[in-house]
Parts: sequence; C-alpha cells; structure tokens
Amino acid sequence: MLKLLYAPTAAGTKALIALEELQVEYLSQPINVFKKMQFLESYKNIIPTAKIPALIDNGKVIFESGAILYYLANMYGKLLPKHNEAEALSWFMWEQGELSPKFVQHYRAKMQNPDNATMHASIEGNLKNLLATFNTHLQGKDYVAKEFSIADISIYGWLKYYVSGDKIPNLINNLDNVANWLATMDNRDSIKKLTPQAKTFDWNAEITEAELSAFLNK
Ligand SMILES: N[C@@H](CCC(=O)N[C@@H](CS)C(=O)NCC(=O)O)C(=O)O
Repeated sequence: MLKLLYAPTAAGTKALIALEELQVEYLSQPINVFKKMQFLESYKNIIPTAKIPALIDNGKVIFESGAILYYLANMYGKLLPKHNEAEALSWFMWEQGELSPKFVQHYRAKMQNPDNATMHASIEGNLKNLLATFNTHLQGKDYVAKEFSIADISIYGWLKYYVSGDKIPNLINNLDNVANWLATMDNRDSIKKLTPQAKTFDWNAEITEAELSAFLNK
C-alpha cells in the first residue's frame, strides 16, 4: 500500500489533495517539521532532502511534491487529462519552477530578514506579477487546463496558504479570476474533507526513531 509522510503545509497539502482526489487507500505518517522530525536518521536515510512530503510505493521513494503528483497521475491515469496534457503540464511546471520558489523566497525573507522591507517589497512585486499572468490565463476557465488536474493541485498549495493567512496584503486584489478559482477549489470534496484535518493537526507531536522505523517497515 502507498505510504505518505507528510505535514499539512503548502507542499504537504499537494500530496494529500491528490490522494484524496484519487480516493485510494494509503497509510500516512505525520512528520512534524516544526519539531524537526524530518531530521530523524531513518527519515534522512531514505529522503535525501530531509523535507516533506514523501511517498513510498512498494519500496520506491518519491520526494518533491511535484514528482509525487506526476507519479500518482501516471500511476492511476487520472489528474492529467490526455487532451489537455500540454496545457496542464505547462502550468504545473510553471508552479514548480516559477511560483513556488518565489513563495519560498518570500517565506524565508520574512524569517531571516524580517526588517528588510525593500527585499520583501521586491519579492511581493514579483509574486503579484506572476499571479496577474495566472489571472489572465484563468479568464473563462473553471480549472487551469479546463479539466481539474495536477496543475490545479500544485498551484493551490502555496497560494491558499498565503491568501487565507493574509501573508501579503492585497496579494490577489483585483485578480477576480484567481479568487473565483480558489473558491472553486475550496469547494471540491477532497479539499473540504482535508481542511478540518489540517486545522487539527498536532503541531506539538513528536515521534521516535522506533515509531518511524515501524511505519517504514509496515
Ligand atoms: N520543493 C519541495 C519543498 C518541500 C518543502 O520545503 N517542504 C517543507 C514543508 S512545506 C519542509 O519539509 N520543511 C522542512 C525543512 O525545510 O527542514 C516540494 O515541493 O516538495
């Protein structure tokens, strides 16, 4: 059975949504990154980046949320409609290569250089430009590539985290297509099911090396 190592963070959410959308059974193990559980030896031994999420399929380890989404889409022949594959893949990779790194950059800048307003403003400007491009693309569409796909799941992760937490003032002001798309996503069964679980995730929980090994050896 598939095994997911996760926390309900921006990247972790992507894998959780995909698995819920596919309605497949899987085992899951919370890895509380705020308690540095990703640095347990048995985790680092198989996930070289020591980050979540990670998926294990019959001993095969997949890390990077984008790789997990693409792997699952191929495994189940869903979430990447063939007739819209070019468009879905293009926006999926846009998120991986353009949008996500900018959110990470902003998140780190706020943590590491909290008083550097010039740096923050520069990254926020870049993010707003990227989202304006996304807004234009969404005109007349319910989903990124017409049908729901891994592009939607991928873009939702960081964007939802920033918008719902109001991390950047006016991030999607005047971007009505983006706001409507977020509302459509919020309304999907998978996301409605996961949201309460994410809110009650125990951010104080720790696991031992033995507990993690037991999960990995299941
Ligand atoms: N590009 C990676 C990013 C993964 C990532 O940064 N995960 C964060 C949680 S959202 C993490 O594990 N942080 C712990 C750390 O950096 O030590 C992906 O999309 O999977």
